[in-house]
Amino acid sequence: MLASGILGYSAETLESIAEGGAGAVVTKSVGLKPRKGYTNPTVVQVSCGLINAMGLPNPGIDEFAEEIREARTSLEVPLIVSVYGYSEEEYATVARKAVEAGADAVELNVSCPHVKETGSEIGQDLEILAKVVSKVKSTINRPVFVKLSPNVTSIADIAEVVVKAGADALTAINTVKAMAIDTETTIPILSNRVGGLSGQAIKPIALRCVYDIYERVKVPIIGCGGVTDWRDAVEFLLAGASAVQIGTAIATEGPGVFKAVSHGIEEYLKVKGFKSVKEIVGLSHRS
Ligand code: RRO
Repeated sequence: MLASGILGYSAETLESIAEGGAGAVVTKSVGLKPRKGYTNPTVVQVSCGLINAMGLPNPGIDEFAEEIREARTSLEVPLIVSVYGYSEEEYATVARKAVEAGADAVELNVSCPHVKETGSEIGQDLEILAKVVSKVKSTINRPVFVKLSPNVTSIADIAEVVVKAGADALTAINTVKAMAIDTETTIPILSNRVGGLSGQAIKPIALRCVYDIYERVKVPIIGCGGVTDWRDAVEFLLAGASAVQIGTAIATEGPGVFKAVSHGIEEYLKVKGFKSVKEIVGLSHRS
């Protein structure tokens, strides 16, 4: 799947990613009202990854609904709309509007590491988090995925709360809180100072999170964080993910990364004598 946050702003880019071999696409997070996001610089490249603090730029669900409608008519793969809000009612309203426009599922962003009063501020308050998930669940009749933050003491504890509240699947993980400082100017590079690290640097963290969640809950897990080649994807499957999302690797490997990863998984299954991906989901947990 295409991970949220990269190339997920328009029907056109979502279609090109699907044509390039993604099995499903997730949009950039969208809220009730338009939001400008932070001023530049909003992305910085560091060794093994990117740090971003985009600040949730989005046109608001009413305008974005047009893109969802257009994408839904031409896409041949599931369209998942990433949703954020500042309250349970807002999450539910945005999710409802996304489904009315044609979303096949929603992914609740309760894990953005650097925007106040939403994202991980919601995801770390277990009471509010449970209310958000159950409100959205009772509002729409489509699967509800919840994207979790690694910036917590126990991601498995959070996963348990979210699943009890009705989540159909979990996406693990959002970016890892990080920063970079310019030694010439002596100040932080991102305008927001702090951002979220993605890419290869976070793969071992994401893998551990998926492994921990798989031990605790029974819903499908979507692995996300640093998947760059087929071997990364297979590691996530062995840790317990049923699917993976790819984001930053599109920037480093190009859009062909989706086909390359799926082809690599198929070859691995063949060489190892497995008949289906299902046979290796969580296989690393056997004692
Ligand atoms: O827009 C962002 O700055 C952003 C979001 Br919403 C998110 O969930 N994760 C991230 O790294 N950046």
